[in-house]
Amino acid sequence: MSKKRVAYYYDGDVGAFTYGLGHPMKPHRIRMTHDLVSAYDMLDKMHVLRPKRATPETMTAFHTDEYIHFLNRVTPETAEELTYHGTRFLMGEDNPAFEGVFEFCSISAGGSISAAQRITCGAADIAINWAGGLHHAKKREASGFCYINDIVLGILELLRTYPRVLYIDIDCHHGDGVEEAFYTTDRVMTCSFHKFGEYFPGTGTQEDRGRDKGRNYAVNVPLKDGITDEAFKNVFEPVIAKILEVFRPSAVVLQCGADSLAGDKLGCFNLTMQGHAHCVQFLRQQNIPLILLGGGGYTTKNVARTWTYETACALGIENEIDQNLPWNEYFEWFGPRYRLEVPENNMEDLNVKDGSLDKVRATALQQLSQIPC
Ligand code: VJV
Ligand code: CA
Ligand code: ZN
Repeated sequence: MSKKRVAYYYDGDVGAFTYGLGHPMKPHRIRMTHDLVSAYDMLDKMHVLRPKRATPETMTAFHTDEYIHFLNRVTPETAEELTYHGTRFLMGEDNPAFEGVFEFCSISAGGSISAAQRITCGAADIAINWAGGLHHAKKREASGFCYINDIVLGILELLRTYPRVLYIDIDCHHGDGVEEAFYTTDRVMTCSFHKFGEYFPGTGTQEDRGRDKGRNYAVNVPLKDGITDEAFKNVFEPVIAKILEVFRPSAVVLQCGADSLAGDKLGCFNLTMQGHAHCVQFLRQQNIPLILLGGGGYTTKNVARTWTYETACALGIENEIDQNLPWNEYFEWFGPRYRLEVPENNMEDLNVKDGSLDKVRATALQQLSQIPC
């Protein structure tokens, strides 16, 4: 395992934003992650950078001027007026006009754009932005807790230098915003693993595989409740290995949404921290420039554990770190065991019961075999 140059983007202000009382999305988990990363003494093993905040102009590389203008001036007080007397840009309770929403978005997007630049200029092998990964945001609309699509902006930055970019999404939800943005191009392959069936956002069947030049360049892996580490690995590895073979990406962007972990408040999978992090380990060993982004994850202590462990994986020091958590500012949140672990639970894996996972994998591999060499 060779050493890699890791760039880690973090803005100390990000943890103070709040979507509002009772909202499941908690930016504070980014701060908890950072504190744990710091407590494990990982900060001096990588380049820790504060991202330049994304400007309205840079955001319009993907979003419309009207939408960015709206987001830049909306406040909790004016939200109703702006929402109902004009075009609908926000989506009800999922996407409230919280205090500082634009600043939060500029931190998240700024991190992913900076990460992409760090990779393209050759200064890093792996770049991390746990405040990114907000995959549902659309060109002219907020959706599913996401306002600005930092991922699309980051990939557009990579495309200025690289011919082909691979996007992989292991969040429990479908990566619809990123898929849609690159649906008709063969320069970006998108691959989302997600729960499908009576679940937000409702898209991501295997029939949806890209259009025109982009046909077969959108890969969807729809899953059922309760997938375990072993079953996930048995679909992730062959599908991603095949993509690497036929697509030969110049860079990989991995959305590490942590709502695919066992026990997540909104998720319905049964991955352990190790099973989730295996995706990071698998991609790191390919020796292709890699960007790691955050995303969903609603049981915050498990999000912090997993993204901390995945930061260690990026550094290649995961086998050296103590399973007992070091003292940190949020230590009491990690009781009663105070360990760096997310164990599986006893839910049934509906993917293996009826052989549906084998069919899904076979369909994805069949699709990929149609990509010209
Ligand atoms: O299922 C939905 C949409 C509704 C309408 C709005 N109500 C609140 C919920 C049902 C149909 N939205 C999902 C969005 C999930 C977004 C996931 C984002 C990511 O992880 O993929 C990437 C960051 C949803 N599921 C659960 C909730 N919304 C939810 C929203 C709340 C809430 C409780 C649950 C918003 C406010 C409050 N409670 C107070
Ligand atoms: Ca996904
Ligand atoms: Zn999600």
